[in-house]
Amino acid sequence: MEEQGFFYRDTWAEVDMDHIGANVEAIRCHLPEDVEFIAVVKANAYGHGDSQVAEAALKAGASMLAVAFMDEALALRKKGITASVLVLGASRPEDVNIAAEEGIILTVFQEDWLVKAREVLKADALLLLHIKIDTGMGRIGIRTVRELKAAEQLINEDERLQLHGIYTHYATADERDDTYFTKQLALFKEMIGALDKLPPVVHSSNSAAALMHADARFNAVRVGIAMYGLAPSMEIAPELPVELKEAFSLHSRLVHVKKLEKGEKVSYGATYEAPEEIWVGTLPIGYADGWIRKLQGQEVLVDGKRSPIIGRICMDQCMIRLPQEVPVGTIATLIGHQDGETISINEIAKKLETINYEVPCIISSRVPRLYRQDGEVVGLNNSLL
Ligand code: PMH
Repeated sequence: MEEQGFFYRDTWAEVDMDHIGANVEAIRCHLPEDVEFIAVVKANAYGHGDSQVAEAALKAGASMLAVAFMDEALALRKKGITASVLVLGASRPEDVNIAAEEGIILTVFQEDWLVKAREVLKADALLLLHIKIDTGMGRIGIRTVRELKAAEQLINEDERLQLHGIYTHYATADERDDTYFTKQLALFKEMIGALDKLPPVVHSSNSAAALMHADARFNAVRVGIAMYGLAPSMEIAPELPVELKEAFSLHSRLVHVKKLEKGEKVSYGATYEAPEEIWVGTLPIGYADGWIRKLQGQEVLVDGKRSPIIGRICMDQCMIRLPQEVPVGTIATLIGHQDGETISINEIAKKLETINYEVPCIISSRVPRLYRQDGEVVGLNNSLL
């Protein structure tokens, strides 16, 4: 297999770059042509790999990137990404000069922030800003027309500052009931209506809103989860107008295979007892890789067959009950397809009683990410070596 030689423990994630590209294109096809696609690549592109996803998204038609905080934006710059990057979260006003130097767009979420930013910004700097309006998410953002007008004035009277965009974020766009969503949208329209002049980029939609609410697109959308091939919620999954392809998969190889006699035990606490003579395989993945203890009992695919994790999951290893004896080195797929059988991210999210967003995010950086295009390995991100 091609992945040999790139890392020295047989556990790795794969990111299908064709799927990322296809998802961006499918979503773009669903949007009017003049709506910009802002690819949300925060949290290391939801665990997929920031610069790799950024490049694939830009190639497929995204025109801008968004991250949560400035270090993530700087990481993209360090990796050679020159596209526009918007920081969605709060940055410290003391750090505005670094943003200006690197051409990173910051979010204005409070009048006081702007006052402080103006005090420290160098005389010859140029800083692009997007104003964030809090229309009901209750996280960060300007909440009144008075404060919005004050922010607009503070920006307009300062030639070092340029109002490049304005946006809000929805709390319930992924729900079928659109009552709260409609209120947020109406408030956003009312707030931006109070500006003297609309900035060039106006955006409000995450994946769910971009796909389900044509009335909320303005001239840009911020798409995260759908780009990775995942539905924003199980509630709207059946109604999504585009076909999404999961990009993330997770694999390991059996490092030890053995037969246990009836009554023999497995793992910490010796809580699992072989009910009969069974074949047991050990996988080199554990909770320190994000394959947390709650996944005990979850199945993995070996030769296309579902094999459950037995006993407690350890820090770096876990054990599975095999359908029969299989050779050491056999691939076990923890997320993804194998011989016509699939374990989806949604299945893992359900087992963990969480949302699909969380699953690739929690697969820790010690699991190398391998990038595939047309079936070929085109890149590797191993944070350890
Ligand atoms: N815009 C903002 C401000 C966001 O916080 C997010 C996701 C997105 C766009 C993209 O949303 P999507 O992935 O649903 O398309 N933010 C988060 C979050 O803070 N927790 O979960 C998702």
